[in-house]
Amino acid sequence: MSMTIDGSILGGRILVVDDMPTNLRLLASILSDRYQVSAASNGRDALRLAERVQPDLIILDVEMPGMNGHEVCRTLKEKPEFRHVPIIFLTGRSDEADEILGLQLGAVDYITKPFNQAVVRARIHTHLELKRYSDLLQRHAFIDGLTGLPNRRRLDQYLNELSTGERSGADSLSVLMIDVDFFKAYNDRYGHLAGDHCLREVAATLAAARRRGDDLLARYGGEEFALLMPGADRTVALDQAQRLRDAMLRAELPHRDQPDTGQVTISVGTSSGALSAEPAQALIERADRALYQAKKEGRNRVVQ
Ligand code: GH3
Ligand code: MG
Ligand code: MG
Ligand code: MG
Ligand code: MG
Repeated sequence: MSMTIDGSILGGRILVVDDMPTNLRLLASILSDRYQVSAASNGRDALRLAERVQPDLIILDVEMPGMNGHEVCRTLKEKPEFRHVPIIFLTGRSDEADEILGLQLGAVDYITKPFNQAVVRARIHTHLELKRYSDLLQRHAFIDGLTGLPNRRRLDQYLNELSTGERSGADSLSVLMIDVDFFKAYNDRYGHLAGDHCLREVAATLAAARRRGDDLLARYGGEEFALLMPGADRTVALDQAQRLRDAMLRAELPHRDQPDTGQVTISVGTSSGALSAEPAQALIERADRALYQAKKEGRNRVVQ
């Protein structure tokens, strides 16, 4: 077994799709020593199985009764979660026009039958390594290095997915903007390294205090965080904001220059609305204004 750049053993989940049972058996026999292989014998099953097993790579026949391989490919490429999963066409059609069409649909490779087993294995290996490498880069590009939370770039991408409808879900969205109080004074008193450590603690405390684990908590910048709550109304948003504030109080992180509590506190501004009625960015701005108000009213509080 070979090692990948991030040190893991190379393996992976492969979905093979072919209407001929003999082809499925052959592919399984040459791949299953190294990979977890799932098999589908038609397009519909392929789409269902893809949702379930979340493959790292898909090998796709073209000619199949019902939904053909091109349609399966097109459908998969329309879904954000499969857009970056490499698809290799493995087909009896050897026309150049077919190959071009397959590649235009977003396949990374095109192999014709009858195929050479070693060639198929080698190409799969290469595409899985490339996939792993681009996944790694992708993860680093969207994660804040200090706190490990999604970063501002990820937040913007997520907002974009919500407003283009690419991420399906409810029309409503609540936004919480969260800012650590008197943080400049924290750095001045305890030093910048302690400040960094404090931001990590704040991030972990906020993440653990989410009502719904898949709401997007991001580091918005500096000592500011944002929580995006798709489908949450004003009542839920207010309750969540109060929970965050309370969680910070319970964490009891000392801050001698926080004049009221002597510990680290946050201010939170919330906004709620419908994406069909206003752009997501407008909700961010409203939450920001509410945050400003919370600061003005004395900090360590929530303003809706
Ligand atoms: P307020 O209560 O009004 O929010 O006051 P504040 O002092 O928290 O706000 P201000 O915007 O004046 O200062 C924010 C500070 O956060 C200044 C900056 O040095 C610090 N900061 C931003 N990012 C980091 C970081 O990554 N690490 C550390 N240690 N400090 C940071
Ligand atoms: Mg076929
Ligand atoms: Mg700030
Ligand atoms: Mg400030
Ligand atoms: Mg602050």
